[in-house]
Amino acid sequence: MIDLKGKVAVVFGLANKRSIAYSVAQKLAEAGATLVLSYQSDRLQREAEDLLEDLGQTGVGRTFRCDVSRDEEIDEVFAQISAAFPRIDILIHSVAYAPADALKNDFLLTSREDFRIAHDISVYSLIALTRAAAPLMSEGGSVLTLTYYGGEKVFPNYNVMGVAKAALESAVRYLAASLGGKNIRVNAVSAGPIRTLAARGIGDFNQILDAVLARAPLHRNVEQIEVGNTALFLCSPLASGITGEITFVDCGFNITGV
Ligand code: NAD
Ligand code: 0WE
Repeated sequence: MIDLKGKVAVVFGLANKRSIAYSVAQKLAEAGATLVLSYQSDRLQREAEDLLEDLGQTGVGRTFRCDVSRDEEIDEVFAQISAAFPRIDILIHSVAYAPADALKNDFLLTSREDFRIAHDISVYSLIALTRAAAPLMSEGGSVLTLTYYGGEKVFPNYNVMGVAKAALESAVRYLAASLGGKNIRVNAVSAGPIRTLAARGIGDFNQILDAVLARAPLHRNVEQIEVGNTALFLCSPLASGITGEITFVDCGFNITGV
């Protein structure tokens, strides 16, 4: 049994119950961790409070606002966290965004601004949040981000997000090297396709799910909770020797050739 009693986990990217971050938070809470949930904007505050309650954390955990594209909000949220908790142990980064047209148009037409936004929100935020979290990880810690196979192979329409995921996975390795001396581990889970808010409106999402059914060794799609279980493992002492690693939770899809 994984025991995270007394550990504090800070989670970015929990928008609703379908979010991958929800399952990660659920598993961390079940293992005894105290949760800090960060929401993107004031509009989402009420929802974040409700999610904290659903996770059984009312009166234990906290919620704070942070738009990860704003340095001052990152400074502010970690000041609030350090005032509320003596230490943190786990950072979950489950955030990605590219402007909708960049996921629709021909990749060749990717604009400078859409490239910048995708990399700012989906990659730089991991570096900025990890830098802000590290001083609070006084007993070592674990940082985990979420990536997708589209960072390695071409998927229709994933476009600039694929380029951003390649950069994110490289950032995981460079951050792991930077923070290893402080006993802070940095890893990623590469999840198979899952119907979340971030998958809504993506044209051929069904086709992508069907390709997994047909080709993946397990002949099914992955569930949020399976990502949560692997995230829990990677954030726990059971994974004390693992850092800089990308772990696939994709029913084996990535190993297949045809
Ligand atoms: P989601 O929409 O539930 O989560 C995305 C989160 O990013 C939301 O909570 C949103 O509020 C947050 N976000 C976006 N811009 C932000 C900003 N400026 N400041 C703060 N937060 C911001 O969708 P999800 O599928 O759970 O995505 C979470 C992560 O998982 C992403 O990194 C995504 O790339 C990755 N992922 C998703 C899938 C999938 O198929 N759903 C597969 C592999 C990896
Ligand atoms: O990382 C993602 C999606 C991230 C995402 C989603 C959106 C939709 C709404 C980033 N930015 C936006 N911007 C929006 O305006 N995934 C891994 C899910 C996903 O997205 C795809 C996929 C898969 C899988 C897009 C095309 C093909 C496959």
